[in-house]
Amino acid sequence: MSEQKMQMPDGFLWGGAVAAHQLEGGWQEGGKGVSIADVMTAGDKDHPRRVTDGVKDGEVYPNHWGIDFYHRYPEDIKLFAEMGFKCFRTSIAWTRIFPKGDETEPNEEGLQFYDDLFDELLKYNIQPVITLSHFEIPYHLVKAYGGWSNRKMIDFFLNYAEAVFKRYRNKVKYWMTFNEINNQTTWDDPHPMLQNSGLQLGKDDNWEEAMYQAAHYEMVASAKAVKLGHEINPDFQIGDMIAMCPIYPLTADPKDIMMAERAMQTRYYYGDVQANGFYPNWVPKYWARKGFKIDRTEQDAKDLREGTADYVGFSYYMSFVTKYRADNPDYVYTESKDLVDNPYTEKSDWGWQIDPVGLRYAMNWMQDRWHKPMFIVENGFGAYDKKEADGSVHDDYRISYFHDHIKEMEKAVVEDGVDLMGYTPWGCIDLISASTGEMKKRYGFIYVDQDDEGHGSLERSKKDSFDWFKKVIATNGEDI
Ligand code: BGP
Repeated sequence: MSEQKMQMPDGFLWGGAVAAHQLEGGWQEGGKGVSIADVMTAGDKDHPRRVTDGVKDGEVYPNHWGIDFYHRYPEDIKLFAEMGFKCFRTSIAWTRIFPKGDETEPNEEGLQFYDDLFDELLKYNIQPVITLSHFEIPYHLVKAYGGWSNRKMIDFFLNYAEAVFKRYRNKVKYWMTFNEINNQTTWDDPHPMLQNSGLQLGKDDNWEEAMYQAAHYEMVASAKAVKLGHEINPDFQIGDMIAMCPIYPLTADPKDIMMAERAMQTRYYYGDVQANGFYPNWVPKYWARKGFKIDRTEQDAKDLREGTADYVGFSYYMSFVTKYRADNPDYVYTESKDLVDNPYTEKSDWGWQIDPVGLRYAMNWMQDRWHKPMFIVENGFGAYDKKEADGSVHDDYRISYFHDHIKEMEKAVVEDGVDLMGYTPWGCIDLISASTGEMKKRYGFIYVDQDDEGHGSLERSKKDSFDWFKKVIATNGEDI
């Protein structure tokens, strides 16, 4: 089938994305402290990960080893450069800079590590795109302060942001505050992803109220970081980061439509606050109806207004479908109860619904709602890969996923006029899965020889998708 050829605008940031705790390893090196990711056990798609109280004997903690990027990054960056990356998204591990989180002076060895890493990228003209908090707050802040249930976290976060903004003011232009801020806080029952806010709740605490409170503090911290970053370097581009899974109604029944609308509002009000600078009206109304007492001040409202994100960073893997339930007349959206299968889409081996058109739909929806440039900072296909005896990996399923998604992205930009800064596929090199802790859920263009228990040579090899993506970048998206 012939398809119309399209190109991205000049300067488009093609690249790849990872996060410190999922690939660095070296969890006790360079003066690094323990993060919440370091106490999270392994799991799989049927067994959720757990957050343990400190590091316990006999448990498996995959984030301790990652893929040893801490020592091997020059080799990996060389491969990224060979693919033609214009940018590389990673995060700074907060615990390398402030091992416990509440110190006043940063750890020089941690700062130096990222100086060296960024220099290595810049050597190849690869722009670092840096997330400040990617699911890995210092564990001490969880134990001593209750994580983001505590307003003090705002100051700890700003102290950390200030240290890295100042140190890297001439090396890093593109920043993001909180990775998938809405994924940390929209689950409705205890789930490992939630632990990223470091909440330690008792039986009598209202989970939902605690979530809204934590999200409020995080959004205020994010807004204040945007303001601070612009004071340190007015050229900084500081984005938010939203996990975007559009939610469709199962049928044209108006109740299903209303349910889908409320689900979208619930999942994406974070984006409203961070891009528009204020809460949509339904949120405080909902808090009042439920009797939630959320601590927020006039000064918070001012900070949110003044610290809106420069761009909307988002991840896109899949879409969801919802349906009205007769026992839920108020249309309250909870992720464990209100999602159903889409009869029109395929699923990955981990049950993620594959929907390329949903990417174009979501980009249009966000553009019309938030009016900001956008950046696709995650997209990709987690799959079982087989390495052949000669080292090759024939991942045509991954190429097909990327082909279909990039095509829809191009239509959104070229035909619909969406303002898009770049595209960084997730896990451009195989790494530890965030939701399951597995190694065998692979996303990379580069294969890493390691199993779920951390055994293997750690040797890197190119998959078929490596050369394919190299060609896409070389032709600025024309030849896919
Ligand atoms: C996002 C996270 C990433 C990443 C990705 C893939 O939610 O920002 O950290 O891991 O999803 O998810 P998983 O690793 O669970 O397959």
